[in-house]
Amino acid sequence: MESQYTLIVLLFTLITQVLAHGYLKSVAIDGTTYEGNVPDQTPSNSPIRLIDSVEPVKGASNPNLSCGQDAQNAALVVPANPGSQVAFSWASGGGGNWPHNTGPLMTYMAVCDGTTCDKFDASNARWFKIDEAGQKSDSSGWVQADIMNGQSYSITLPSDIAAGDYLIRHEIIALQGAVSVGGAEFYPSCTQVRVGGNNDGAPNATVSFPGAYSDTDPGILTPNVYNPGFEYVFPGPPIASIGSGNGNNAVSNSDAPPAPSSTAPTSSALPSSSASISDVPTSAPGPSPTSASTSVASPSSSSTSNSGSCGDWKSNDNWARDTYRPRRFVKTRRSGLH
Ligand SMILES: *[C@@H]1O[C@H](CO)[C@@H](O)[C@H](O)[C@H]1NC(C)=O
Ligand SMILES: *[C@@H]1O[C@H](CO)[C@@H](O)[C@H](O)[C@H]1NC(C)=O
Ligand SMILES: [Cu+2]
Repeated sequence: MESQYTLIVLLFTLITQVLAHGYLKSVAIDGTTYEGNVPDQTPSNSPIRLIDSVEPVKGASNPNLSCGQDAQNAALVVPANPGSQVAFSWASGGGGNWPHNTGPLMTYMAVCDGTTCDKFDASNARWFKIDEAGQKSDSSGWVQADIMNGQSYSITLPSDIAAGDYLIRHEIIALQGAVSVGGAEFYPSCTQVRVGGNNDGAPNATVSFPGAYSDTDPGILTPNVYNPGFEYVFPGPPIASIGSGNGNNAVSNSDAPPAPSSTAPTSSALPSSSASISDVPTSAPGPSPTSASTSVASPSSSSTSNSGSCGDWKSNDNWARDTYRPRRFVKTRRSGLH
C-alpha cells in the first residue's frame, strides 16, 4: 500500500517537473504555421531546432544558451521576408500552456554565415537583437503572463534586412528563481529561416551566446522582481539598427561584447511597436504529448497573483521550490481525474 502511494507520488513529481518548464511549440510566419520539434523526441520536419530537454538553461556562460539544451540543427529552412510577421507559440513540457509569467521575451537574429542554416553551427553565430518585451506599459504585469494565458507573441522582421539564411533566436527568461545568482531560467530557441527580397541591410553590432549576458546583469539577477514599482532592465545589447552602411560591421564584429549598460534601454517595458500579442489558434495541428496534462497546466483556475506554474513565489526559497513543488499540481491533476 505504502509503496504504491510512494510510486504515485514519484510519478506525479516527475510529471510536474516536466510541466513546470517548456519549449517553443510552433512558429507562424506570415500566417503559415510550422510545428516545432518535441524535446527529446525523434526530429520532425521542422525549422525549429530540436532540444533534448524542456529544462531551462542555467548560467549565462552555458554553451546551451545559443539555441537551447543540446540543440540539433533542424531539417527545414523556411521562407520569410523583410517585414514578415513571426508569431511564437510556447508550451509547457506536457503540451499545455507555458508555465511562467515573470521575465522578458527577447528575439535575436544571426546570419548563417557561409552555409545554409540547416548546416550552421550556432556557436559561431553573431547575434543582433530585434525585439524585446518585458513589463507592460500600463503596469498590469508582464507580457510573459499573456504567454502563460495561452497567447502567442508576434514580432516583425526588420524591413530592410539583407536576403539570406538566418537563425531567429527567440528566448524567454523566467525570473521567479532569479533572486539569487544563477537562478534565472533561460529558454532559448532557434528557428531557421531564409529571408528573401533584395535588401542589403545589416546590423550595426553583434554579440555572442554565451557572451552577451552575465549572471549578475540587472535583468538576470533580479532580487526585487516582485517588489512594487520594480522596473526591469533588459540584458544584452540594445535593439540593433539595421542599415545598408552596416555591412562591414556585421561581418567584422564577430566578438563584439554586449553594449555597455549605459546604452542599454533602462526602464523601457514595452514590447517594441512592431510586436503584438494574439491568441494562439486552438486548431493548430501537431504533437500533443498527453491529453491529461493539457488541463493541468492551464493557469486560469488559479486565483492568486503568484500563478506561475513553475513557482512564481515571492519567498527566497523559490529556486528550490521551482524544482520540487508538486503539491498544487497533484491537487489539480487529481481533480482533473475525477
Ligand atoms: C547542455 O544541455 C545538455 C542537454 O540537456 C545537458 O546534458 C548539458 O549538461 C548542458 N550543458 C551545460 C553546461 O549545462
Ligand atoms: C546600434 O544601434 C542601436 C540602435 O540605434 C544603438 O542603441 C547602439 O548603441 C548601436 N550600437 C553600436 C555599437 O553602435
Ligand atoms: Cu520552468
